[in-house]
Amino acid sequence: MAALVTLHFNHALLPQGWAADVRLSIQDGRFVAITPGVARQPGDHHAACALPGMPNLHSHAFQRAMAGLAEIRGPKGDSFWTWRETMYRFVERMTPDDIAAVAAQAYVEMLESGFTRVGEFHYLHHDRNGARYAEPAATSLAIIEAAAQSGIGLTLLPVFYAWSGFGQQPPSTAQRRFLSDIDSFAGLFDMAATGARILPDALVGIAPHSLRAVAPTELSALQQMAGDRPIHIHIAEQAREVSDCLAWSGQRPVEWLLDHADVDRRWCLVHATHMTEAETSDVARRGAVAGICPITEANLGDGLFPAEPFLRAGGRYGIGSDSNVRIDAIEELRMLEYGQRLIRQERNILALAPGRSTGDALYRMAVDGGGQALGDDAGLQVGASADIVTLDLAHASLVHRPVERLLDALLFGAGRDAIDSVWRRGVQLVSGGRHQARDPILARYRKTLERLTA
Ligand code: NGQ
Ligand code: ZN
Repeated sequence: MAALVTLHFNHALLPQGWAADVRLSIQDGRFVAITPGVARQPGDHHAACALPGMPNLHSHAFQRAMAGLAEIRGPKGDSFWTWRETMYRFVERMTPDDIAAVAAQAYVEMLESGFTRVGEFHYLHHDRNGARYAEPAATSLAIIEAAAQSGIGLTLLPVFYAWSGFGQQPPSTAQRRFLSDIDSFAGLFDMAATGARILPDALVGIAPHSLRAVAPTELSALQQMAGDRPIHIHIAEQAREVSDCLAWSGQRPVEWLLDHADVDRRWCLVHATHMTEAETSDVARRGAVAGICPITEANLGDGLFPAEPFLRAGGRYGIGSDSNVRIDAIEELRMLEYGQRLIRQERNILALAPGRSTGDALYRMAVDGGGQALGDDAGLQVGASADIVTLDLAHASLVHRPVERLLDALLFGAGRDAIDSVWRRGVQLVSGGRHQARDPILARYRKTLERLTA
């Protein structure tokens, strides 16, 4: 059995709120004891203040490499769909080795920003001409390699993709690298799950890409295959997706999904942007997590998630960095609240209750929902992975802030620049804001980009 690691913090954000003089004991990567109100003991690592690591419930790591390359106005007016064409062109050239290099860079940035486990919604399965690789799960293994190098927790979500639009429209040439049938997908899933065993605490789930890309019978088969594992799906991200779904089925995407699948706590509905009031409260009631990706949703012009009605109905959400155009857990939360403020012309919306801190509410809800969606309950609690973020209290935005204002100061006044150290499974990976393998991973990423953008 591995040695006990002990840490002591003046303040730590526990599931029930801030506590003082907290001692955390860690064995085999998980918390075995958490005791508030005790003095520091010899041998304890010590820091001023600890937050739980943040789950990142939705990432397409490879898209990190195209950040900033889709921001020039095109001939017809740009949208999600024109961005997607740019993304498809970019992805044409990527090899498994490129994917590993780009994902490692993205995962280092995630850790430096406070994300400690990532849900990788991985669909780039095949070779450039659409052929299977000799090692059919080659690109999943590239993701696993990147997780191993960076030390981030991985919930690998192999994606099933078969069609280009509702009603089983044939896939386009640009989509040929993504495609499976149910049998070939089952093989791919097994190989990815086996490959992920090299990681200490990887989990696997299943991701039907969207109702556009998966037929109803396939969705049922995937749900069967998933058993108790996480199931993630893109849903109702774009207004056109809603109108296409209505034309196909007479129902809206969320409405259709709730009627035709056993949506429950295993499910993560990624984006869930365009929902009626009834859909919003129905998703909340089912216990599914809404996977909100505020930076990407703003970047792609998706629309705003109905956050307040969803939360008031008891809904759970987590955050994702999705396109990875910018990787910053704190900024995701700020953007979530600011979107609501701008549309509603009000303030402190997601705090929900009078007297509650908005930063505290945003952070804690995202830890809980993100942990649920990734299949491993997060937070500073016994049994959870020992994933910890500490803050630089000398940061100009954090100085002289009482502890109960710290998350507000962090979310609204700072960002990933205020993060000092990040621990994963009781091992410190980030200190002074820098990941221990930042330089070699960045050097490999630079070489990859040189080729990809040549
Ligand atoms: C994706 N991204 O799978 O990378 C998608 C674009 C699609 C977002 N939806 C492709 N943000 O949805 O068809
Ligand atoms: Zn996505």
